[in-house]
Amino acid sequence: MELLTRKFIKDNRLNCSREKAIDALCNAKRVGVLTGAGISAESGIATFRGEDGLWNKLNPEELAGMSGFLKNPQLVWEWYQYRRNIIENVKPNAAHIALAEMESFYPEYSISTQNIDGLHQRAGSQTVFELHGNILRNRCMECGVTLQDDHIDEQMGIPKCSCGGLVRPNVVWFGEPLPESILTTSFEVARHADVYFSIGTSAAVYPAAYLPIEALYHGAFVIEINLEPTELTPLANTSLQGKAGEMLPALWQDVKCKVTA
Ligand code: BJW
Ligand code: ZN
Repeated sequence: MELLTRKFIKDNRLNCSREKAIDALCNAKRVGVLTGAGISAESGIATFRGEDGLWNKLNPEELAGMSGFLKNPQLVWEWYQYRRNIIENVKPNAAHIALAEMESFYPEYSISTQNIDGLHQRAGSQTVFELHGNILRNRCMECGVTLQDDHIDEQMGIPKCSCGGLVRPNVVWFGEPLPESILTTSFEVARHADVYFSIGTSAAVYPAAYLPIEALYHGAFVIEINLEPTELTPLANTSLQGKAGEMLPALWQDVKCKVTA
């Protein structure tokens, strides 16, 4: 991986211009997208890392890992319930909406998201691969049954399945495998993409962070949109620094203008 990384840094030392990204999008047939917490920040959902990131104040081992859940399931349930309430009361933003609009333009198009908030679907996106699960679903740790939107009832304590098993949020915690078919399909999309986006992700959590690298390695034009530089920035073909809700709709508008000109 190191040799490969050096090759790309050499080839892409200076990111291509925004114009090149527009050309690539005008000529693309297959477009893949990876999104992270940053795309939902403008909807009012906190990110994990960065200046106001959740992990600056909270411990991921306590809240996003099986050992933390088994130690204090009540605390973890309260944390997820708190986030559910936020998610249920926010709306998709201009970046989610631009991505949903792009779907009808490209013959092959999908979003692989690390987000568990369902905002891509609420914006109208049809093909969304949820790499880290969805906060509105739960599953029984004993029998594996999926339970929709099963909120914690403080009177009842920790929700239990009819089989007696402990119920947990259906999300992927550290040290847990990602859903196999979703991960396999996401890598296939990355390998076949003409253009691949990485939007609002610190590109620090694996295996999701490998997706844009896989796309680059297979010849895709990679466009990153982020408030700040990430490990992907020196490798990407174009890296646009700014808010996804501003950069993406503006880029998409310019692509549409160029195609119809
Ligand atoms: C904006 C913006 C705006 C802000 N506009 N931009 C080395 C190699 C491979 C793996 C590992 C490794 N070392 C350790 C691992 C394992 C680990 C890992 O990657 N750890 C890293 C920390 C190093 N990975 C795992 O454990 C994964 N599983 C795994 O590897 O399984 C192996 C296995 C196989 C077989 C059997 C058993 C095991 C699982 C990872 C699960 C991650 N889970 C979480 C919680 C989900 C549930 C929940 O939400 O509660 O997922 S952690 C958290 O991080 C969440 C996110 O999806 C994920 C990624 O974060 P994301 O989306 O990138 O957000 P941020 O906050 O990091 O970044 C936001 C960005 O947006 C910033 O850059 C801002 O600048 C930007 N931004 N506003 C544009 N308006
Ligand atoms: Zn059960």
